[in-house]
Amino acid sequence: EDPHDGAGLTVQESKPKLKQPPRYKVLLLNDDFTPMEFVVHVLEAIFGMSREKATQIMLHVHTRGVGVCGVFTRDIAETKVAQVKDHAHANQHPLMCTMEEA
Ligand code: TYC
Repeated sequence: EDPHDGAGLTVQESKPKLKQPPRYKVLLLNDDFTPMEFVVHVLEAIFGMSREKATQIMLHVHTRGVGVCGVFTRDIAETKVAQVKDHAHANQHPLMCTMEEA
């Protein structure tokens, strides 16, 4: 479709843009110091996981180094990352959490 008219002016196309908001993976990182039980507690409290699911994700991160806690819009992902860091640091654990576009 020609975006220019005869006078060389750009014509605004009227195609509706119904883009979904970008989604972000919240990633949990392994370390050698945070107790396994604390990580399970964080996954239950902040991500609403069952004990079984939280234990599965914790063990995945423990063995593989990193794991996905969930996929969220940017604001929710940022809030989850901040909650994990605040809770970890308030308890003197080095547990780290980050996010990346899915
Ligand atoms: N590696 C830790 C330990 O052996 C447990 C752990 C699991 C820490 C997952 C962080 O994201 C993590 N105590």
